[in-house]
Amino acid sequence: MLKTEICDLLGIEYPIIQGGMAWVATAELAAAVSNAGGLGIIGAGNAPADFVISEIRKVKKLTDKPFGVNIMLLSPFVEDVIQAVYEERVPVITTGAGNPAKYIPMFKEIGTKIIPVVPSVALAIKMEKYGVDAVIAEGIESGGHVGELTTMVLVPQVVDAVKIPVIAAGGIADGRGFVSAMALGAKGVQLGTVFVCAEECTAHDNYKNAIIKAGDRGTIVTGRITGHPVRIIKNKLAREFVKLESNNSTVEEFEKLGLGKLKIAVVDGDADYGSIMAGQISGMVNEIRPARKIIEDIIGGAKATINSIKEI
Ligand code: TUI
Repeated sequence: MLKTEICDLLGIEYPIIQGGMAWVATAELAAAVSNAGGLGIIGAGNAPADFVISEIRKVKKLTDKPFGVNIMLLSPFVEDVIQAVYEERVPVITTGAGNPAKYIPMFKEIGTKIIPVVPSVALAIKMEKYGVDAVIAEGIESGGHVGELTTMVLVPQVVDAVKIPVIAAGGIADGRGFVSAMALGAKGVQLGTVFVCAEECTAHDNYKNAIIKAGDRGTIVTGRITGHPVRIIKNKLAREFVKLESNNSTVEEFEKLGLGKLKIAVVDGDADYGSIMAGQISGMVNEIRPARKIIEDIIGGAKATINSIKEI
């Protein structure tokens, strides 16, 4: 009943895709999501190609289901990571933080499904012309690097502008969010923050607990002056960023403060001075569950939501 063309396109049971979060989305999480009927994604982030290859091979051992790799286009290793993902014949790639146009033809040639994140209608139209299989319309509610538009306004405008399927991302964590996305015309959803709090996610417990503790106003967007604004949980680091912003600091000072901070949050568990990237939906993520339970709860909740609408 909740199948869409995204399920056929990707060979998955539910149209639920896990965000490809740098450092957080490791092989363990990706395999758990794929085994539970969604699409698990490895986050390449800023990692070198050999790390990405080893994660891909781990996923291949842990599941025989389709999975993907997210390529962060600002990575210093992007060319090598692209080559590695190509050679490993990864079934699906998603891209973030830029325009992947120049890499599309090589992946199309080998049948890899390509799904870029788009923060605007203009980029969605451009990507459709390049022949991508679907787009992810990601709103400013998301964690990490964000665009300007909310999911609520971006998704229907992208849906109206392209013929390829649109996946909604940003601010979705349960069955109500899933149904809302479908009502806006999306054919699937991508969820990040809620999957950080999956049992199988290897992120440090302090990172997970910061999300669980966060309320509705628990996140802030920092770094607008760098051209790459990032949503993080409010902590001591976030306050330092705000201070720099109000002092009219330079982009260099800003980037220096941000350097390496995601890793110390995810791997070392520094919840004060680490960059805890998470979405506004953190306020609704209140427990650690296995990936399979997260997906079951979304599907169960979606069915209940649809039935409650019918009753009206
Ligand atoms: O990429 C993400 N989320 C991310 S990437 C990341 S690592 C990072 N750390 C510090 C600074 C910047 C990145 C953490 N979280 N989500 C997908 C996403 N893509 N959001 C926004 C965009 C985007 C923005 C501009 C996609 C394309 C784009 O195109 C610009 C152009 O060239 O047309």
